[in-house]
Amino acid sequence: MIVDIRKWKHVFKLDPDRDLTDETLDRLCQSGTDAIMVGGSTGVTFENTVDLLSRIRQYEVPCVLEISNQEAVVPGFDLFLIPVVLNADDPLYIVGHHHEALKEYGSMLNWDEVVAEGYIILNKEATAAKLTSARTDLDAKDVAAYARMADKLFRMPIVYMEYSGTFGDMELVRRTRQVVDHARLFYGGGIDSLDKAREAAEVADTIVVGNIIYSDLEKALQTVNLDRTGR
Ligand code: 1GP
Repeated sequence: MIVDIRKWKHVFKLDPDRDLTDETLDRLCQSGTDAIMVGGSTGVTFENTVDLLSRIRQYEVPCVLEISNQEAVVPGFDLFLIPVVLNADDPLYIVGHHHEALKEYGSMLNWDEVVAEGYIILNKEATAAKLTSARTDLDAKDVAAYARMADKLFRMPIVYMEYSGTFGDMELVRRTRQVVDHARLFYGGGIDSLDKAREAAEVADTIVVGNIIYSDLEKALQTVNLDRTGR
């Protein structure tokens, strides 16, 4: 399947380490979302990733893997998204794990299926922020510099503003979007209603909805109802 991330407005992110009933998965996959992203910060294994992929594969929705650790790389996804945490203080999350993985698998990869994501983690309480020792105390100029770094210097296809667990600063997202020319600006964090989904979709290219799936499925499903005109 050829998947074009530039067409995505809405994505559900599912965590292989968390339980979902078949009925819930059915509703998510048939919701009209543009893609299902599989990924999580902790507890992601080969087994739970294979299991979730095989269940999602019963549907037509594109399904992509956001790789969080080398052991959980499962073939068969439409795309493989590789997070590069630009504001990590721990270099393992900028190039370290990537280097290890490429030593092992570099010659076998189909590079057409690999997409780099320039992450900017902005919620200091998020698990991913702690894991990567992210420097989250950033002003608009700092964030713009990271966004340009991803978009222009490294030519990454995705700039990902990650507020996982909390709804972020939409004005900052809007300003950051203005300095991104080629990449798709992904926004994720705290989208738990249609109103917030619309607000985020106004300023970002693609919105990612995660946690609310597990606490209020009906609200999560409503976030798909975005205005689809524009970017
Ligand atoms: C997490 O960006 C996603 O990686 C979505 O965030 O879980 O807060 O919706 P939430």
